[in-house]
Amino acid sequence: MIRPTWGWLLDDFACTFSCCDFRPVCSRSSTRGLCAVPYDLVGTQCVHLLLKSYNFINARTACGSTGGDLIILDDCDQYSKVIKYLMEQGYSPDGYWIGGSDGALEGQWRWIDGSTMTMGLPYWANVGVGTPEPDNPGVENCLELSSQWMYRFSNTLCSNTRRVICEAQPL
Ligand SMILES: [Ca+2]
Ligand SMILES: [Ca+2]
Repeated sequence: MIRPTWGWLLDDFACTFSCCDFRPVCSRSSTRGLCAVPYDLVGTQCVHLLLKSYNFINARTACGSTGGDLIILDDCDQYSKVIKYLMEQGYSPDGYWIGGSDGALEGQWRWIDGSTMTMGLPYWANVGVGTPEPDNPGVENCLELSSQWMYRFSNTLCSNTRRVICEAQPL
């Protein structure tokens, strides 16, 4: 135990002793395998979901405050693993921001690390109902995984609010 009367020095004591206002000092591992708390390893990526909704810019800031940034999903196998992970969280009609935009140059979709983005299937929601994504050129410049379309890519107004998928580098 640590006692204030002795300048918070260590003191040995009977484990069964209980009389006073003792409080536990807890320690928690700061890692979960390869990922720093609060991130979970999903496939090869450290992933953390923010279930509060933010606009795109604030989503990046919120990820940053947990040690990451918006997730980059440029690998098909990883993409399917992250979708499975989202489905395990239960359904909500709102989508999730991920780290892509064509804000710098209209129609040129890039990840936040500057790499170019693969268009069309299997990523983008461009079969079935509605206009193929990305639609509304010049208006919708930020990238979400759309709950309505089985978490496929959809461009959206950056000022809209969505939940957030953050990614941090493995330790
Ligand atoms: Ca656009
Ligand atoms: Ca769209």
